[in-house]
Amino acid sequence: MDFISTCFAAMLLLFISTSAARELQQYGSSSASASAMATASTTPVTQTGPVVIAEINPWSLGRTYPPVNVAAGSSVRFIWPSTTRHGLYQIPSGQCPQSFTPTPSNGIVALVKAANGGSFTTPALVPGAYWFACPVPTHCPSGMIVKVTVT
Ligand SMILES: [Cu+2]
Repeated sequence: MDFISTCFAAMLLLFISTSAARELQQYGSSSASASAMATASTTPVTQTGPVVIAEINPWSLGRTYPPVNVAAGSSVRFIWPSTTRHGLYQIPSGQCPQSFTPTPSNGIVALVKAANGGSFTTPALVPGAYWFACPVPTHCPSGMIVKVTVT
C-alpha cells in the first residue's frame, strides 16, 4: 500500500469510528428518558434482543387490569379509541392518588393528559415496579390502574 492509500484508509477508519460514537451518543440520550421512568433503579438498559412490547388495548373503563410482568428492556403500550376519554399517568404506588397533579416530589408523571383517543408506549423499562393509571375522575378507583413489574 502506498502512502496515499494508507492515508485514505486511515481517514476512512476515523470517519467510521466517529459515526459509531455519534450513534452511541444518540442511544445514550434515548436511554436517559428510560431511566427517568425508573422508580427503583437507574441501571442502564442493555438492549440485547428485539424490543418486547406488552400491549394494553383497550385502556378502558369497566375493565380491571391484571399485573403485567415483562423482562428488562421491554416496553408497554397503552391504546384507547377516539370514542373514549382517558389519559395515562405514572403513579408511585398501587394506591389511586387524590389528585393527579404532578409535583417535583409526589412521583406522579403525566404521560398523556386526558383526551379522546390516545396511545403511549413506554421507553424500554429498567427493572422495577411501575404503576400506571387513568387521571379522569373515578376511573382509577374503578379499575384503570395497572402494575407493571420489570425483571
Ligand atoms: Cu379513564
